[in-house]
Amino acid sequence: MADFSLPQDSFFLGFDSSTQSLKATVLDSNFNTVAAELVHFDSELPHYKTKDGVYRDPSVYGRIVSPTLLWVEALDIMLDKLFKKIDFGKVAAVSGSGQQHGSVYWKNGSLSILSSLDPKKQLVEQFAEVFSIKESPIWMDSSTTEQCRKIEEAVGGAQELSSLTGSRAYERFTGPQIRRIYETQPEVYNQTERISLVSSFMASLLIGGYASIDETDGAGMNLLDIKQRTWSKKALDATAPSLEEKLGKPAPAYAVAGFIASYFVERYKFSNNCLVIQWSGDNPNSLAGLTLNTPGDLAISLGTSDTVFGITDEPQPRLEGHVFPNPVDTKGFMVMLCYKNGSLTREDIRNQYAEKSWDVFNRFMQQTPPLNDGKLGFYYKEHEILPPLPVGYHRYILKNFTGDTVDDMVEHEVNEFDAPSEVRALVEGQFLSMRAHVERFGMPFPPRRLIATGGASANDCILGSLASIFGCDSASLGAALRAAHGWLCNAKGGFVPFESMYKDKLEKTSLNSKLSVEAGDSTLVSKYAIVMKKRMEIENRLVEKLGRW
Ligand code: ADP
Ligand code: XUL
Repeated sequence: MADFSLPQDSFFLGFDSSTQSLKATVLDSNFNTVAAELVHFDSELPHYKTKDGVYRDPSVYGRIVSPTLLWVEALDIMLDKLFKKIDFGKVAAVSGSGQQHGSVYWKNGSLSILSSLDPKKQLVEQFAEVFSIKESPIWMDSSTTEQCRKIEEAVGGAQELSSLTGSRAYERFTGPQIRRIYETQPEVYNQTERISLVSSFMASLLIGGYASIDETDGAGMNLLDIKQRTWSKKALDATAPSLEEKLGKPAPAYAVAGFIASYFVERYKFSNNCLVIQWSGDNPNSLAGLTLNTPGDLAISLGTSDTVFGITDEPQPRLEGHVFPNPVDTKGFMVMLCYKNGSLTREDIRNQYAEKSWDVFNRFMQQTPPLNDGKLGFYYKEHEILPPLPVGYHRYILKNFTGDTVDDMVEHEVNEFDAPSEVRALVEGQFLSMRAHVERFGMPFPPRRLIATGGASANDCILGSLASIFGCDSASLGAALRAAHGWLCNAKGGFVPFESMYKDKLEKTSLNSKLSVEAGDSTLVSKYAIVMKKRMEIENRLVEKLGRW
């Protein structure tokens, strides 16, 4: 039998460079966690003056960016923290997750700085002048509607672009962001020698050279042919000139990006042989971390964004949702829906109605009945992706609610609910919307199993409202597992199945910390289905009236 064991007494390091923080998880070769650390951007790097890790530009509708240098300095702080806890010399491989879609623009000549770092200095001191754009557009941005429409038009329509790249054009996707930069600042575009995603950017820092964009995260750009797993000439041409040379070649997620740069060997005592495995997007790495390997499984990530994802062998790209290549399978695909109004909107309602406390928020959840006596809310603190609706809160009370049929129910718009009902309307609204769009997108429903991850999955009341849930691994754990997978593929000289690595370890280790929660009672589930239909009727009307598609 093939030996899929990992080297004893070695560590695998996974990072998660996300919107609000940089996290790290260190696993041993039995996949036990030996260290976990977090650098919170707003509080630990206050000189960047970010709120939730981002800048919201008041002068341009929907423009949301993050200072690129913040991510570099966060890596300095993280490595200093971990250096005190673990022997970096034992790390066999490193990988990471980046928030998807965010992009970094390297000025002409930057490669020479990147490849000759001085170990006596912090990274942040050496990268101050290398970016042609100092503020990276990120996934929360929605300023590129015009570019989206032009790109769709140029490739023959929204469905055509989706069939080719896995998604119609979305404002936060990197292709429309690049086109906007090319249109509004052509001189800056021309001074840019390389464009990285957050994931390939962080990998580039670690190898001291330009790391490839991985095929999965690359599918979040509206540029990659998802079936061929190569850049699509048609999509490149629809976006900006000379783009292919600025992107480099995409690489599979399990490939080696390179050896860790001598900077880290000298400054932090990493081994010369430490491999950097391609970084990927945070959602793809959550898929890996949750060991999602059956088409009937669904995972819900409740982080800054809320996402729902699963896997399939036969993707059907549509006008809603996304298809990406599966990061731990050479042929399969992952399917995903993404909501912008996740944790930050829950925090907003908590702050307005629940004394800024999750305890009060949870008490309100417990005080209010399921179905909320027919009170329905649509809460968009940020311009939403799904459905595409602008900032605004909309509340309705359903009269004649029996739970048996949609027909008798009549909704009345109101300005506000009592505080406990606001909290329940928000949580139920988010999950009802997810369920409706999961069904509409053709994802498995009901799922065989549902696994929750991300910051808010620590909240039992929120999980309770999901009715049937498993918890709770994270994207940085997924990255550490992918580091181990990449190490193994390298040792075996080619791709080996991801499962072969953890099969016999699952029973014994921290990977087995998933928690099963019983499904909700079936009468309630069908009553929710009725409310969901009504909710979708209202949502469709709101989109007709206020949407920009
Ligand atoms: P990301 O990786 O996208 O930065 P995380 O998965 O780390 O996000 O989640 C961060 C979010 O988790 C915070 O914005 C916070 O609102 C939410 N969160 C943390 N603890 C709780 C809790 N007990 N109840 C609800 N939400 C929580
Ligand atoms: C996915 C998306 C978000 C970010 C959050 O399409 O935009 O989930 O990846 O980090």
